[in-house]
Amino acid sequence: MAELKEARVPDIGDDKDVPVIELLVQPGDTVKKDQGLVTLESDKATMEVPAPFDGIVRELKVKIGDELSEGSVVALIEPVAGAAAPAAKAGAAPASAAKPAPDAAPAEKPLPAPDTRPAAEAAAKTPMAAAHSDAAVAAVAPTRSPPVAFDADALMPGKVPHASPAVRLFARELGVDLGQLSGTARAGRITKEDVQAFVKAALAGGAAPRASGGGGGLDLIPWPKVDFAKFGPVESRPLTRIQKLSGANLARNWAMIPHVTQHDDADITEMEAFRKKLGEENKDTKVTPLVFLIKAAVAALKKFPNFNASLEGENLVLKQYFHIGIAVDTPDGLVVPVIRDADRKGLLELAKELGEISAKAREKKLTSADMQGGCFSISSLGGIGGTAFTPIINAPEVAILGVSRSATKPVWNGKDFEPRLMLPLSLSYDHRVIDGAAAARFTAYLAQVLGDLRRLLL
Ligand code: CAO
Repeated sequence: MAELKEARVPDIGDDKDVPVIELLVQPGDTVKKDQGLVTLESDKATMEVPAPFDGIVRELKVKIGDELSEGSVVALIEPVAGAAAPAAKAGAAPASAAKPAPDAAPAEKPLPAPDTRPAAEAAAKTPMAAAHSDAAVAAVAPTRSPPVAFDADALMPGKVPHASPAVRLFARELGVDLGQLSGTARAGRITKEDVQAFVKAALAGGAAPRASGGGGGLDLIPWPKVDFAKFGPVESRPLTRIQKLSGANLARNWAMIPHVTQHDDADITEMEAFRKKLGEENKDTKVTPLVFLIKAAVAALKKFPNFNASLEGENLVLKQYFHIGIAVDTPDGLVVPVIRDADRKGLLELAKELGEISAKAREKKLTSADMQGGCFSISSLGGIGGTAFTPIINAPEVAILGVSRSATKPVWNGKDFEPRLMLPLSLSYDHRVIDGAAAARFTAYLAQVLGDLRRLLL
């Protein structure tokens, strides 16, 4: 085995004791010069410690959470034959050397002039993987080579976008090439909002994601391939047909629709009293809060027609009918049968139909016609629990209402706290069609109607 060389943290400005937040390689991995070995994240910037030359990682000297400073040893790497020569030799000039040794490889550059930029700015300009100074290397033998200047801009001009690992992950999930974005945060750092704005712009007008190459878009990287059995016993079960179909729809809708979810609470104390009364009077029909939500949703769709619409290219198709999709949980997966003309049906009729379609769904008897033509969907997890969630819009609809479990809460009435039964509502909407203010008005109106059912008569 060739002599192992150390990869060290290069000059990282004024930062000290910077935690390791990500291990990018494992022992045995072959790395290329400048490939990131670990990611460090200070409160000002993130940076990768790069491999100083081509080689095989033989040992990682750090773990997540370790705090590193300039010169800390990150890994031992065996240079591959014929690869770029590692910089330093055993016995190379000490860190304080001002001049390179005559036979020094590029690593032994003179020490940098001190960075006179303010610390925050200097550190914030430290893009990930940019620190490819050969000074990160030293022979395992006693001394290490002197550090050289870390000038991100000079070393990696335009190569490495400046963004935190979380933003990188977010961009990766959406298939966004960060190299195509300009960051709006300090020192050009790319934020999550920048990525969202980029995706939104790419999708504006229903533009299809490009297949590959050039321009912005959704070029997704391949799905990670992991041999799970390597880590413990596993069992592989095929997805059901419904899971495959709904999974494909959910993935497309999540990727293509810029979702925002608006949360609100409705005071359903009076509604609940009325519901119980109805239930006692109609023992053969199960009247759950969901039927009231269907009626309230229809009222809100009438008041806010943009929610009862679909985006078709550059047009919004406004519907004058009110067919409400209901997400039904079945042992084989999620299905969304549609209750037609919900505006023309009373609470009891809706309750009966809801019972019928849920039974049909669970008995696998729904036809594709039963699931077509929906205008707006409701996904109720109220029978199960939870306080809020983010439902995924059922395209080509533009909004979906999620409902969680009601709970009695103390509500201030101006003089006292009163126990009131509060129902959590979570409205996800397509931000290309609906603005946040409209969504807030929609949920506020829903809450008003559920709080005082007489409003359904208006
Ligand atoms: N708060 C408190 N209690 C609630 C409630 C709420 N928001 N919603 C329903 N309940 C109660 C009901 O009143 C009923 O109580 P009783 O048994 O005492 O009468 C109980 O919870 C069970 O209700 P239910 O779930 O059977 O009936 P439903 O009309 O509320 O819902 C259906 C019907 C088909 C929508 C539901 O069974 C279902 O499948 N929900 C899951 C939908 C889903 O998976 N959504 C996720 C999609 S995103 O992955």
